[in-house]
Amino acid sequence: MSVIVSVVMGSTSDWTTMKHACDSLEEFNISYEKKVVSAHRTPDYMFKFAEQARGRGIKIIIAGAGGAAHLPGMIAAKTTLPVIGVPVQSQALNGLDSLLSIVQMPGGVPVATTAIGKAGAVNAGLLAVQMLSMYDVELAGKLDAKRKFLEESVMESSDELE
Ligand code: RP5
Repeated sequence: MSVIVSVVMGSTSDWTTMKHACDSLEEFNISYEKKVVSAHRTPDYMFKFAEQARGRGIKIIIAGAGGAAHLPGMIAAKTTLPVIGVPVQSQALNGLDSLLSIVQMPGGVPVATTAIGKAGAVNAGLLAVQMLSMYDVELAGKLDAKRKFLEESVMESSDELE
């Protein structure tokens, strides 16, 4: 199966967060790759990665970074593929720095930004699956089943209160 989603992160230290995006993709059998691509430590590689992604068959890029988190925006500047940005929870400012760095893209170059940390990474993977489901009825059915499961879990947990 060819790789269609690329999950990139600024550092190996982002992996504990970004693995949750990969888990979401694996849940739906989406073929993905994962890489460390640093905007400030490997800028030339970052540009090459972004420029070549579409040609390699990638459909969606998920990019996670923390602190001065320019990776998602810089990748978005060099590709017209959809880029989903995940703000990694930083130690100094708890991820607010990451969030604002990623979410406040000037008009013209979008980055779809998720929540800070684990929930954001989970949702980045799910959002990628939902984008792919636009032209894939089978995948859409799997997403419906997942929502049904979530619904039933909540109903059951509510019953446990009584
Ligand atoms: C960013 O700096 C990375 O995305 C990471 O969240 C943060 C800290 O990186 P390390 O110092 O842990 O490599 O580039």
